[in-house]
Amino acid sequence: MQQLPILMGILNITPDSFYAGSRIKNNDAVLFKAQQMIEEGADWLDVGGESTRPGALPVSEQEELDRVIPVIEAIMARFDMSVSIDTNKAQVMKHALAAGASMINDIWALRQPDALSIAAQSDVPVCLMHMQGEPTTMQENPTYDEDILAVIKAFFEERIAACHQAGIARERLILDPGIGFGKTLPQNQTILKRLSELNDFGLPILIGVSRKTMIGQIVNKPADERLFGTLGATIVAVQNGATIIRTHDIGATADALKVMLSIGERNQYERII
Ligand code: PT1
Repeated sequence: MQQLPILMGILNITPDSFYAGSRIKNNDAVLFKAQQMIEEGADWLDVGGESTRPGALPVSEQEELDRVIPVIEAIMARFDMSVSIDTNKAQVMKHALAAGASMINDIWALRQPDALSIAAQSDVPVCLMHMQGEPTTMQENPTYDEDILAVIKAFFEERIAACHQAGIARERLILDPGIGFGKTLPQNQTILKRLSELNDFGLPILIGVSRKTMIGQIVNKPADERLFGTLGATIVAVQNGATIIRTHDIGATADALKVMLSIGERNQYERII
């Protein structure tokens, strides 16, 4: 039977996060949220200090360090927990790893200065995410000249090769098609529908769809009312091969996936008579 995917809990240290429920005011509140996600079954906590939702503005390196490093240190001191660092900045990766983070989650797929070499100097897993454009402008009428899955696959080929060149072993890589990063609703739907095509790489697939605009466009609800819709997309993603789920809601996601997995795969030869 299919295994429960790895559950990655979102820990945003950002005053401008798109989902108010994950906007955290101080370090005590961060640790409370971390503990809650751990108790609900999180395998990793994904710590981020720069919002990357559509239209979000970049944060300086120092500001990002000031936000995430104390939080990683505090989590390491209190919990026996794996932390991933959600950043595109090489210096933030470096200091986060020194503070105890054991994975790099980069929406820029190591395309920012020095990110490849800092990642190469470590031995942790790296998530390479596909993004068309950049967060400030990526949702201004995104279009693809070719089949979107073909574009994403070509991007992964290029980034896997760049990692290989830099000395990052293929076994360390995780792929993420980047739901909502330069994609319309139909494009996001196509990615989830055809997600199994990414299994050709033989690498783990991470999906982050939690409470995103694509869910809001379908159920017509604000971010704080998108959990049920998110679970629908999450189930499809896991049935189509996602092995790591990045979410604000660990407990709900774990329960939905446990039920899905207990029933097992759809058998296309099953007959009523
Ligand atoms: C993601 C992801 C991420 N998403 C990975 N890291 C965000 N690996 C941050 C919207 O459409 O999917 N994978 N780190 C959050 N970014 C967004 C993007 C938030 C789009 C909201 C939207 O609403």
